Amino acid sequence: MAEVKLFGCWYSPYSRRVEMALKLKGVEYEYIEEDLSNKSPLLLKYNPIHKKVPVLLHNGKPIAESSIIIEYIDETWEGPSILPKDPYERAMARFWVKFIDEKCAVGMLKACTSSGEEGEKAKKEAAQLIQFLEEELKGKKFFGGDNIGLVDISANFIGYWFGIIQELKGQELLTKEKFPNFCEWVNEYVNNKFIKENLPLKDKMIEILKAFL
Ligand SMILES: N[C@@H](CCC(=O)N[C@@H](CS)C(=O)NCC(=O)O)C(=O)O
Repeated sequence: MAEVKLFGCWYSPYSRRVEMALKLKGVEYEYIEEDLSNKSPLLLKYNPIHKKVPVLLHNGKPIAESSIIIEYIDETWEGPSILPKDPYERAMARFWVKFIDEKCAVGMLKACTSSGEEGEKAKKEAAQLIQFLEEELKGKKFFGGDNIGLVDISANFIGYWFGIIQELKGQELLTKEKFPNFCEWVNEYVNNKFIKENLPLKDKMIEILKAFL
């Protein structure tokens, strides 16, 4: 039987993405929790370049970087497809993941952690980015259509972590009036049984985020 191990961290959205992908496919795996303030020699051995979680170990072979790991999982195991089959749809899914990671998550975090003039500018910029997601979600339940797909899994930070950060900061960047489709997606997302089971508990997240913020 294949040996699958995941080095992760419970509050990491990147780790949670990989856990969601493994569970969607029904892959059995051993989970190893990392203390990111005191990384294990194994994590440093398997991800010497980035020294980050998640790392997937499949029959002794390590793979790092959540997006790459998810594609590997999708290609290696049977079960529901995480990436679309159609090449154009696949390319688009990858495009949105890159946009969410490199632009949205960064911009949204900046909007709620900066203040004054810089904060106002960051909020405007973040709103422009979210507007693109708002358009993309028009007429759709999930980014993947009726079912959770690559983009939904990868958007866990903006779908869950970000809402808690906003609550803690007393901010309301995402309102139903401004972004009805996006807010409806967040609502479907956090209430989806599968997603819910794979998100960290809110109370625990609040504790750790308070320390970070
Ligand atoms: N691009 C990476 C990002 C992974 C990442 O940033 N992991 C964080 C936890 S959320 C980490 O391990 N941080 C430890 C560090 O930066 O030293 C991925 O997609 O897997």
